[in-house]
Amino acid sequence: MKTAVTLCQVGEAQAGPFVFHEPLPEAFAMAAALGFDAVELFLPSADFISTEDVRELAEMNRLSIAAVGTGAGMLVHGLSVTDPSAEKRAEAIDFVEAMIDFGGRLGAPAILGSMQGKWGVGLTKELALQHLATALRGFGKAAARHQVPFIYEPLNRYESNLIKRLAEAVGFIEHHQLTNVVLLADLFHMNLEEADLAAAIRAAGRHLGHVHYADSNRSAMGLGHTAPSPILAALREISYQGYLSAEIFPLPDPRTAAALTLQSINAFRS
Ligand code: LER
Ligand code: MN
Repeated sequence: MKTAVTLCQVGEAQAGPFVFHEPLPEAFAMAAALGFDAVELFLPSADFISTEDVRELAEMNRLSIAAVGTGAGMLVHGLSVTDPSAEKRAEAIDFVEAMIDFGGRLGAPAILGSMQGKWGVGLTKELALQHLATALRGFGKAAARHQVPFIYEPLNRYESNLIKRLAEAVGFIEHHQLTNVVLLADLFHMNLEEADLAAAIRAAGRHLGHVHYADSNRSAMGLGHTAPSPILAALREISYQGYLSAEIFPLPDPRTAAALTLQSINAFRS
């Protein structure tokens, strides 16, 4: 298991669950100084910075790129892959595919979280899930061209109404025979939706590709009421090789939040 911390460059997400909001050169240096293996990037769009510049920052700081988020597509541009409008769906797909290519050139997978949208006004659940399956099929194929997977993230009930639990997501992937699509276990969302986090992780098994490592209140692990040991034991049991990425509020301050994350993971390792 490898460690990552979120770096956010989206002004609209200042209050979001991201650790470092400094300009990327400073943010990369802070992540490296703390001892993370990688950073997870939350950018306004795929043309915010060149892949060459990111590669240079990564090499200089000996950091990998764990993943790239696409949430700005929803937050900044109002795009979702289940929009009732075919034109808007196509725009959303273009946005995510550009992010897949951006991340892919850096060896990093892209994530579909907020941009999955929700069913409701002007859209049945059945049709929304069909749009989601179509989008994920294409994203899996696009990511495969870069030899990386595509990551799908189930969200809690207050953020989406499509797929809330890991087991539902596994069923969806299998039913639609989606290839090269892995699942993100965001422990914050899971705390709201799963009966037993460790059991859900064990059952998801090989489908799991990424973890957002957050406590129950979306602060750093240790600041809420989640027990990390059974979760880390479950991840070890399924031979999880991916990242534990701190997608958390920068509380009480970014450095402490990041350090607490590492402390929690390293305590289990030793
Ligand atoms: C994105 O990873 C996520 O977890 C969503 O809740 C957006 O904040
Ligand atoms: Mn998340």
